[in-house]
This record gives sequence, structure tokens and C-alpha cells, in this order.
Amino acid sequence: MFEEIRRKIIEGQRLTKEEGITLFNTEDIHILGQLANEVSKKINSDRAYFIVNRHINPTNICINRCKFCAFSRSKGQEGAYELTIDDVISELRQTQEKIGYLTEVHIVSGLHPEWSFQFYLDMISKIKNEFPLITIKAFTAVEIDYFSRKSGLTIDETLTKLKEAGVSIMAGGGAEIFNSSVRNKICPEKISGERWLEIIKTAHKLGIKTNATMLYGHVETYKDRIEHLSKLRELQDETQGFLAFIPLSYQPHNTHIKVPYPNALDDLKTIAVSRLFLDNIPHIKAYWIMLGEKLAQLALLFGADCLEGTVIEEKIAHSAGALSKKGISINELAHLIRETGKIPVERDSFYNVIRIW
Ligand code: V47
Repeated sequence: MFEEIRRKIIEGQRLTKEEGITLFNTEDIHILGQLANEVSKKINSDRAYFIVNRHINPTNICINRCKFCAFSRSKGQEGAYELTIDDVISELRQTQEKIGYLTEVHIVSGLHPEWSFQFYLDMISKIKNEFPLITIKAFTAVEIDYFSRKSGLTIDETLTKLKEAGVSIMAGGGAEIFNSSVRNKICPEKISGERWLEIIKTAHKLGIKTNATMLYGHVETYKDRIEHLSKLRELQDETQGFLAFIPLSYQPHNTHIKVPYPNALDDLKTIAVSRLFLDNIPHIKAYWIMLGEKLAQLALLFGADCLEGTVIEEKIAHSAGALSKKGISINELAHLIRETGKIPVERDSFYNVIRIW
């Protein structure tokens, strides 16, 4: 069976779901890594990308209580915070002064019970106005659904207004695992997998590129993971709107799903199978914040071609016990990449090359 899968991969044929599950079940991590690295090279040659970006989470106040989330708080609860638009602007200004420049800002938040859609539009317009050269990657499908319900606008209208205000690309979070029984266990209040896909499809149709994620290492099975990847592959066939896929390694600290951290083998396997199965998504991101710097580096030899970015300030994974740093310098990122034998390429949000290091 494995020989047949290997032949298909080498010939560039699409894998079936059963073959995807077989790959997850293999114990030969070396062959898996080698095949994924070969496929990655075919798509991105020896390049590995990073971006100079900053993550900002304007609030952790959220009406949902996802069982895997250690970040969310209720209003008034200890640790709850709300940034003003001016706070966001001043954080961006400080970061820009410190690093010299910023290519992208990544903005995602809790579902705040009181903030209006207009508040978010004002935040985006102000950022665009103050920093016209910074690309705004903002919001997940979960937030878009919430904005639309709050404002009474359709998803199409909500996204169009955000695009007009300055959102260029959407973040890939909130996908978790699409399977409804897993979803009911880990995030019962969150929008369904079907709704997530429908909103992303609308964004793609409006010309807004997005990323996609999968949260793994909690209660899901390999079959659930492959079903999830398969739904993303199907949508990508239709829209070509996904830029990158980011497997998110579950961080269990301070959460309500008490399982051990995904082990390094599972992390590498998930990166490799994602690369091999998602034959139509150009980039696989190793999110060093959740993998740790060293494992993310190794992931570049297991099918990943991107390390996300400088990030600067990370709250979601670190609330849940992530052991990595919260931000990393440009030189460190380039160094991590170069040590693997890949070429460090600084990119913009759309994977255009800014500089080859
Ligand atoms: O949506 C929440 C996940 C996501 C935990 O689009 C957790 O470029 C692990 O989506 N353990 C936010 N994961 C992060 C995210 C992301 C990160 C980097 C780049 C991009 C991109 C997107 O983190 C959430 C949720 O799926 N998450 N809690 C946890 N305990």
C-alpha cells in the first residue's frame, strides 16, 4: 500500500482520503519527511519564507468559551483587557520604530459582546490611514459571522465593507476541526465547519485571499484530520483563494481539554501529511510559536516552506502554555532557515519576494 502511495506522490497524483489516513498511520517518519520535502521543493524550490509582521489581539473578551482556549475572558473577569483604537495604533508605531518597518499586521480578537461592527471598521480605517504601507491581515470566519449577525448585514456586505476599510487578507483561525461531533466537544458555541467554509468561500469570491488552519492533538482522530484537509482541498479546487495552510499544535495548559502536548513526531507527521495531501495549497506554514523554534526549523525539512513571521507579541498560544518566545528577530528567523540548507526569503502577505537573504 505504502509503495503505491509513494509512486502516486512521485508522479504528482492526488491522494485519496484512505491514503491520507495510511500516511498518518505510518511509523516511517523519515520516508514521510523525505517525500513531503521533495513535494515542497517542487512547489517552492529551496525557498523558505518569513514575513516581518506583528500580531495584535485587540481584546480577549469573548462570548464563546471554547474548551481549548485559555485566552478568552468575560468582561470584568481578572485578566480581561480591551485595547482602544489609539492603543492599537501606538503599539504598531512602537513596533515599527523598534524594527524599522512592518510589512503586515495580523489582527484577531475575541467576540466582544459590546463592540460594534463600526468600531472594527474604524479601527481598520485608522490603521490604513496611519500606515498605508502595512498590509492588514485581519479576522477569522468566526469574527465575520459575528460582525454580520451584529450589524444585520449579509456576509458579502460585511466582507465588502472590511475590504473597503483596508482588510487585504483574512487569517485562517477558527477552523479547528470541521467534524461536527468533535466540534461539539471542543467548541460547542462556535460556528459550524460548514459555516466556516461558506464564509471563506464568500471571501475568496470577493477576491480576499485567506489562510486556513487545523487545530490538532486534542480529541480528534486521523480520520477527522483528513476529512478536514479534504474539505479545504475541495474548496481550494473551486476558489484558489487559500494562500497557506497552518496546522496548529494544541497547547493544553490552562484549558479544559487535558491531554499531553502533541509530541514532536505527531507535529512533523502533520506537517508532512498536510504538504502531501493539500496538493493545491501553495504554502504550508510551520507556526514556530506553537511548535517551538527548533521543531519549526525541522518542519522545514518535513514539507513546510514558511515560518510565519516575527509576530512580536503573541497571546493566544502563550495563554495556553506555549514554551516559545513571543517574538523573534528577522536575523534569527533568517538564521533558523539558513541552517536547514533552505534559502531564507522575506515575503509580503501574498508571498511576493521582498528580499532574498
Ligand atoms: O483560531 C486557540 C487556535 C488560532 C489554542 O492565518 C489554539 O496566518 C493551539 O489562527 N492551542 C489562532 N491552538 C492562531 C491562528 C493563526 C496563527 C498564525 C498565523 C495565522 C494565519 C493564523 O489558534 C485560533 C484557534 O484555532 N488556538 N487556542 C490552543 N490552546
